[in-house]
Amino acid sequence: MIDASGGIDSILSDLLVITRELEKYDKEMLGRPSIILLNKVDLPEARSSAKMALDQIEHPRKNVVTASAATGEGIERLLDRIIEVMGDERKK
Ligand SMILES: Nc1nc2c(ncn2[C@@H]2O[C@H](COP(=O)(O)OP(=O)(O)OP(=O)(O)O)[C@@H](O)[C@H]2O)c(=O)[nH]1
Ligand SMILES: [Mg+2]
Repeated sequence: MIDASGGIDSILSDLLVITRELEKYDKEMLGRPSIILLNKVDLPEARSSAKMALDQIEHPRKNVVTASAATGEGIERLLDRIIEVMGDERKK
């Protein structure tokens, strides 16, 4: 989960930090399916930064979700994504 309210540069650098931490902890984790959640999109600046990020993040598009923990917007979609990703993993 990334706070989208700090602007596009902050979103991309936070994502890089998370990726590097995972890589250091266990490289195998980077190969697993993941969902990137861009949070706080109830704030207009966060919403527009999150939209920009969608085009710039190298990740399967359907597993990048914009949402707001404050209003609940996007949480249904997030749950749908989690259920699908976990379901795919269990089939393997
Ligand atoms: N507007 C808005 N505020 C949120 C949302 N989610 C969390 N916050 C608020 O953001 C503030 C900081 O929380 P977060 O940034 O989520 O948590 P954090 O990064 O661990 O804490 P900080 O170091 O304070 O940023 C709190 O006041 C939360 O209530 C959201 O979706 N929208
Ligand atoms: Mg914060």
